[in-house]
Amino acid sequence: MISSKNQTVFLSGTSEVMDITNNLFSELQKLDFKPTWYKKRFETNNLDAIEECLKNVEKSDRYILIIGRTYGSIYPKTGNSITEEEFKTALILNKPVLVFIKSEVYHQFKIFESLKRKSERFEISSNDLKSFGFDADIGVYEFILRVVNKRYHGIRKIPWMSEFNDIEDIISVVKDKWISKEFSYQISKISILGIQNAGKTAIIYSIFKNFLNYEGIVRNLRPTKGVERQHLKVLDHDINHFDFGGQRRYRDMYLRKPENFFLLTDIIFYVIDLQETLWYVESLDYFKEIIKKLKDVLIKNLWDVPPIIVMLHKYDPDLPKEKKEKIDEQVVLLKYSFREHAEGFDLFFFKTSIYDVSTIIECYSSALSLLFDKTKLIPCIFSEISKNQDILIMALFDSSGIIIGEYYLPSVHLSDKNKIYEFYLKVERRIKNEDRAKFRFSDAFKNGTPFSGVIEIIRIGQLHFYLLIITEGEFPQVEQKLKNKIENARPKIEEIISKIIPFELEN
Ligand SMILES: Nc1nc2c(ncn2[C@@H]2O[C@H](COP(=O)(O)OP(=O)(O)OP(=O)(O)O)[C@@H](O)[C@H]2O)c(=O)[nH]1
Ligand SMILES: [Mg+2]
Repeated sequence: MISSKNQTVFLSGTSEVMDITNNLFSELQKLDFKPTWYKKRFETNNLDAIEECLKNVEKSDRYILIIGRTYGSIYPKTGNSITEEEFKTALILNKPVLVFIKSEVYHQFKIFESLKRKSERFEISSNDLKSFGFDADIGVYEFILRVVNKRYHGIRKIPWMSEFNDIEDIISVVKDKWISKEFSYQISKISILGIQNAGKTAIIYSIFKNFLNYEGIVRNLRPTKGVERQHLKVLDHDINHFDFGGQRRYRDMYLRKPENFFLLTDIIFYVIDLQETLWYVESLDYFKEIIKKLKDVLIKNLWDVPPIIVMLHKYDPDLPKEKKEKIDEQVVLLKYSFREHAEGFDLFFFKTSIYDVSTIIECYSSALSLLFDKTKLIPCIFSEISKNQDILIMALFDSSGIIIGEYYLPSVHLSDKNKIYEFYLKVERRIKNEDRAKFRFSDAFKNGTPFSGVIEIIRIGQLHFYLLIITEGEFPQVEQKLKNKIENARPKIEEIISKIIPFELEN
């Protein structure tokens, strides 16, 4: 079972907020965290103490920053405050970070920010601020502005921020963000956006491909009216998919009330139809509007910035060569425009088509790996297991057919990889229907090389996973080899999955 037990939390703040920090220290201990903080670093001329302090940020599992009225002592090497250096270190090392800002300072910052936005070149002096009744160091507002417009070392994630009045405010956020959200039951929200006819609903159907007559349904889809919700359980996490109908009247409705629609989204899929070149501009405009509204909503509510997956869709496998080349050229420009509009967001691009389901699964699986960070471990282990051996492919699927981790020998051709995906989807259905624990098969790649593989069910608690291993050769020669591989992989996979799933499997 994963728990907050023994997770070290680095507390950072100037001496002004020492009371709060001390209080927080004992409150965190009550929650089984191991807080640390370094008073020695306030002696600015003691460079060793500061270096040591930064090392301790590195060693900590998590990081909390408390911002009050003072910017704090300066770290001579960079000219930034020591607290800002600590914050930077935590962010660069991708530690879970929470930032708390004293309420009054936060409200003053909002005014500071809007002044700055109105006149970027206009210098605001400390005296100006004092005359407005601002009572924190100007360095504090500037620091918060840097936090919000995060650009340190190319890291664009805005950390989770919250204003606070007292210690209770801080503790309730810590519980919400670090205890209830990460360590227990969690429902994720995926929003699927794009203009009319882009293929959003069809994509959802192909993710939920367990429908009978899937192809027939997808060809005869009607425009989605408003927002429709679809639920899917992956790796025992609940994921709600919000399919935002893309007709203009609905789009206007979402943009008018962005708070009602866009908040609390963990991932955004933005779908654009590559074949309808005439609608590119309309689609980009909609994207631009969404980003604008989203930014306002996020900043106002101090919410996390969700990653955006752009699905360059209807990139069908059987597109005529000429059309495909034209689209490929356009894609370069499209990507550029998307990036330009979505500064500050993490953008990922995938070319997809419902006529090559593997493209959608791959895109969706990558998106999920953003939700469940630890799934990245599986490909590493697979590559380890496959090393120096002639394993061509190793993949682990969840019972809904989503890839949790995969390893491909680099020489495996893309079209062969796709062939195997398609094949896998068919076999998976058979395994389920016939309630089998194992499935063996042999076939040949495009170039004639024979391959053989096994799909085996791994049961962990209530959950089922499918492990696929493919090697060159034919049965029965490869029988023993595959068996060894699976025996080798199984305990490691079980170990990782039990780390990913946030509750005790015995229950
Ligand atoms: N060629 C091709 N057609 C697709 C693809 N995906 C979806 N379509 C078709 O595009 C049409 C529109 O698909 P929908 O999924 O209804 O589009 P939507 O984005 O949900 O549209 P709204 O609900 O109006 O916003 C349907 O006829 C689909 O069959 C694809 O990958 N390739
Ligand atoms: Mg639709």
